[in-house]
Amino acid sequence: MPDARDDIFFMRRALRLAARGRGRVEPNPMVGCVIARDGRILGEGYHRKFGGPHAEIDALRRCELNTRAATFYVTLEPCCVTGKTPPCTDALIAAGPRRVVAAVRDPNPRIRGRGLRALRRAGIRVEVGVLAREAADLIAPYAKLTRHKRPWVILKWAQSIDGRIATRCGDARWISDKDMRAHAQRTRADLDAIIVGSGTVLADDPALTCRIIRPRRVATRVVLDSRLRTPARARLVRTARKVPTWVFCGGGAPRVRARALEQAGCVIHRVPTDDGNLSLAAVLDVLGQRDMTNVLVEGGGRLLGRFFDQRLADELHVYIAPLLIGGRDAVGALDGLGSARIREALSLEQPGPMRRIGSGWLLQTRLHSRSG
Ligand code: AOF
Ligand code: ZN
Repeated sequence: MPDARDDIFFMRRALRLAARGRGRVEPNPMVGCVIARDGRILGEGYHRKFGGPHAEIDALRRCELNTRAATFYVTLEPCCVTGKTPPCTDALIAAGPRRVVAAVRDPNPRIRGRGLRALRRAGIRVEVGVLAREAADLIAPYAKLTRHKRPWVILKWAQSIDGRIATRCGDARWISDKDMRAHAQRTRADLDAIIVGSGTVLADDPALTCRIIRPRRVATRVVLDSRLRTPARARLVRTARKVPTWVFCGGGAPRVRARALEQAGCVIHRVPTDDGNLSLAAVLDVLGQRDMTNVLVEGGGRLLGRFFDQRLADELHVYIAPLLIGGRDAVGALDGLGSARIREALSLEQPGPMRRIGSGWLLQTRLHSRSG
């Protein structure tokens, strides 16, 4: 008789393996697999890189013993289609397991339950739903891209305890300390795009790259610049041939400016504007069409505020420094229209934990519950 505690134990192990694919497999899902029999692990694996063998195949290859009558724990329903690799369901059926336990169904419309049905038709016992919440959390960006063709949007900023991201004079160097800034730079290594407003380019001239570790993926730098104010001498533009740099502008932005940026190696995207502001939905649609799965909005406050006001964000990374800046005119983190009433404020059902980093704290949290 399978023990429910064993199921949870092995699935938890499979989830931990799956997470090792972060930054390496997107736009595919991170997936892990554990093969067990009589309470013992026979083999384990995960989806290691985009286009490479899926988790089940990786686990089977690392399995020295025969897998007959074993149980396969997979964090995602096995695929039943030929993509870059043959269907995992065929390999599973050939391995002759007694049971396959999946955490969640694959939201990919080509699969969505068909993989599980194929296994059942072959006489294998199939169960779904073990640690489903954890697995859904892990693949939430993949699921969003698959369902809505838009990337998972993370808002990031560094603030004082009183919620300011710059002083009344616009000074922000540095609110967060070296450790917090290093942590923020490392997160860039797993992302597909880093988005900033043109005001931030003009004020800070940022590089937006990850210089601490070799990034697993090189994030495209995205500037939202409706009128193309970004100067050719900006660091982003000068390095555009080395690191992909996209500038989004409105239909009416000057063509000479667009040409100058293109000549420097930037890619220009024209999107609709609303009251002079770029349509953020249109920007996300373009990024989603390019299969970008995780994007980070780094500021400034105006841009963060627009993402917040339009409820287009999925997650927050807030670095909180032990500082009090004060001042009515100091810039707030979400410098848009904001909520008129407290009951209209965005209230987090399950806020994530606060962690100590350097001299301050990091709050990483999702903004909505898992249903989406
Ligand atoms: C699995 N196990 O480890 C993963 C699955 O051919 P690909 O690699 O592009 O993948 C095709 C689809 O397989 C992908 O869109 C997703 O639905 C599923 N991913 N399936 O059985 C895995 N990564
Ligand atoms: Zn597969």
